[in-house]
Amino acid sequence: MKPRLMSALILTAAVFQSCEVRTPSPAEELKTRLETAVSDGHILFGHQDALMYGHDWRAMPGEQLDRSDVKDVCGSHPAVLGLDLGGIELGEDSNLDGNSFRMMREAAVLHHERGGIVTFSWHVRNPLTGGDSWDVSSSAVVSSVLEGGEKHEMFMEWLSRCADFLESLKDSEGRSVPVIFRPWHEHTGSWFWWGRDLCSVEEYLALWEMTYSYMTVVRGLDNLVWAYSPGAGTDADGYMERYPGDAMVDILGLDCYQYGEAPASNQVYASQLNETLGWMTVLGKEHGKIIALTETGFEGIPYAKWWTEVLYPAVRDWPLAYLLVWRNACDMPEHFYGPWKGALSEEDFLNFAASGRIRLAE
Ligand code: BMA
Repeated sequence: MKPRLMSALILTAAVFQSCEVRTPSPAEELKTRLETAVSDGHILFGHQDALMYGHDWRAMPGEQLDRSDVKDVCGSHPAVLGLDLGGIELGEDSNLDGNSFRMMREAAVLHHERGGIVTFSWHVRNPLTGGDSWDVSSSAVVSSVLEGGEKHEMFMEWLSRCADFLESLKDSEGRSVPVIFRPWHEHTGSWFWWGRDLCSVEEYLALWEMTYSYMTVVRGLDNLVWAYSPGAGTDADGYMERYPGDAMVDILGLDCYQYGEAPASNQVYASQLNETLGWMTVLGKEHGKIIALTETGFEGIPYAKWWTEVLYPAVRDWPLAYLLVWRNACDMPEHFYGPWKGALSEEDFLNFAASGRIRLAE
């Protein structure tokens, strides 16, 4: 080959190489969608277990998974579907709230294909005592699962079952479905075995790091957007005390509930939420992270205008990508956090959903 032709070919190849655009991973695509929601001024509305059951119904195997209490009330599904992995670690067929993992997989894929966003929490059982996530009888649990601990090997098996499930989320063309993964949540409180009084800062950080590196490095999962979600009631220093670092977190979340009588507790909740989201907005900017209200609600919503008079004013000034209310348990009539047909606050939810920033599924 003539030297001039050769150099022309090399040059062409180099130009092609430098123009080559790396395809974003499923997780990167999901992050971009969340960032776009924020820049469009939208707050995506989420509901835990929305497609699995509602206040007085439960989806049966083989159904279309096209019902949700939110859709019953206003014609669209929530934009964000929350699901929980509790029980996957033991290889069980159903999670701690009776949802089959097979149906949860279907719901996650369907919701993604319909244009929605999926988030998974994980109420992991206690690997040392055999109890549940709320078993705080021992403060040796976290250290027992870390390298060198007596439950380490068993726990790695638990992580592998969780990874198998997350890896199995594929759309109809075989592409990985991206999801928000929100492990080790509400750790600033002490009601889960990974909570503040149950392990040291170093142990919590090591638990997160072990989970992160197993999922992303060992298993190579590129469909997980990582959410850090302390509970309410801390200041910014308390919030960041056990922050795993920018490299292992994508979303700064918050779990914040209203407790007590209404209307007396309305203001307490609204001011706490508003104030916390204020400094989370600053942290989000400093760390280049998306912020979200990863869990919220008021059990039984005893105040008719809760959505528009309490929740909306507390969130509307902040750049939240989404907010998620907890589940409408079908077997506990008073344990609901979302709207349903016939609920006291049903009408008000319609106004909330129509108010400027809230978005349901398209
Ligand atoms: C709690 C309650 C429980 C449930 C758990 C995990 O807040 O709703 O009934 O088992 O979440 O979903």
